[in-house]
Amino acid sequence: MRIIVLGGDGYLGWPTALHLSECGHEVAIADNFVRRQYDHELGVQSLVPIEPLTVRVRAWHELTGKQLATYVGDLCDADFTYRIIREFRPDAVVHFAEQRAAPYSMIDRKHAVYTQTNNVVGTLNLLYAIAETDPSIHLIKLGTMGEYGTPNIDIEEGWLEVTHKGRTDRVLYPKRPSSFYHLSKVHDSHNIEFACRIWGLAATDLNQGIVYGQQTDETVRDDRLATRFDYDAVFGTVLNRFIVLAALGQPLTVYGEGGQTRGLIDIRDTVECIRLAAEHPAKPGEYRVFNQMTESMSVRDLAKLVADLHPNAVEVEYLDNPRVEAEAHYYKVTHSGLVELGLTPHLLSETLLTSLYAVADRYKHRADPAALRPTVRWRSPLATARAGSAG
Ligand code: NAD
Ligand code: USQ
Repeated sequence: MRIIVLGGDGYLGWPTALHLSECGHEVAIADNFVRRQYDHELGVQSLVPIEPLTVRVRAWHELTGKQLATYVGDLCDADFTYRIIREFRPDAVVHFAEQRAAPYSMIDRKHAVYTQTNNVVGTLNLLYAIAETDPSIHLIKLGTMGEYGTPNIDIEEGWLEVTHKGRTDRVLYPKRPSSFYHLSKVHDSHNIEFACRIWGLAATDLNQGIVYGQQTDETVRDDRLATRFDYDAVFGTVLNRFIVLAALGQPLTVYGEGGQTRGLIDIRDTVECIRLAAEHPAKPGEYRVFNQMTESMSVRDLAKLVADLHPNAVEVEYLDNPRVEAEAHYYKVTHSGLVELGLTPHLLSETLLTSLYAVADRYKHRADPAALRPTVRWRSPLATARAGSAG
């Protein structure tokens, strides 16, 4: 198949592009490198050094003889988005290209507006580009488990059958997310479902849980193929952060009581889920949703696991929660769709954590301890505005 990976220079997009190429697909990458700019803005860097996209692509060609086409541009620029779809003529488009950090979206008004504009407008341009070029192109869009929030009922895969006053309907699952970033994904989901309904587009919305890990079968072949590994308090996700904190001998930062339970997924399963979704497309007019996670755990239990299995003594610290979120709640998720397509999950295990400890140990000299402390607070837009950063 011909597949474009939007956001193919990012943490997940890069290993996905390699995996699809390795599996025999013709792959193109599009990216505007804004993720590398956020690093400059925040004064941080990926723990694992990453090469420029041109070097990465050349290394993959040297090692495998396979080509990856590249397009540099912004999805919010409609001319660019139409051009890549018209020139490359993909069978499927994998869309990772969004601002993805909840804390970044909560810094202040400017960052919230940027996040929602970037994500919602980029996706809307893409929907039009597909609809006007070839509506049979399968859109595979990265959503997030955080769209659902933490409801007091089971979380289904995107849709819910509701009986109300004796009548029954199948409705989009009600959403109650907990950041302006997560909300941008809810807005995307509604736009995508509408485009499938009115134009007959075929889309798969992958509500992915928190990803952990840094290596895939393809990226480990050469250091030049490494993907990024974020550990800072804005872009670092919880398990990746805990692993780096443990390597540095710092306490693991559990926010609040730590009863927040989240869906998780190994990066090797992410790339495999995308392949499965691409090779088993949604039907014309179908808005298909999979919950792309393989297990769930509370933040407190994650910290305990990382500390218990680490070779050194590791402490756990309970911080005042900088976010507004339920810290003790019901959490039960249906996630059978991708398993039915053939996914065999890698579950969190001692071997996996040991290999991640080795990655963190190798590069811990690159970590800035100051970047690990959370500074973005959900409750304080007034305080932030007073500090003069409301732009
Ligand atoms: P990332 O920030 O590392 O990668 C996103 C890439 O998209 C970056 O390279 C960035 O430069 C590019 N991009 C952003 N806006 C763009 C635009 N307007 N035009 C062109 N390129 C643009 O993020 P990631 O961790 O690889 O996540 C990828 C996707 O998966 C995101 O949509 C995210 O919401 C979703 N997701 C991630 C996780 C996770 O734990 N990392 C979990 C669930 C869902
Ligand atoms: N948390 C801690 N300590 C930390 C960091 C986080 O206790 O040091 C807690 C947070 O309060 C939260 C949970 O861990 O309750 C998860 O936080 P996170 O930063 O790992 O994840 P989140 O903000 O939800 O965002 C990440 C990705 C995002 C993706 C989402 C999947 O950045 O792109 O959409 O995971 S999900 O959580 O399923 O929505």
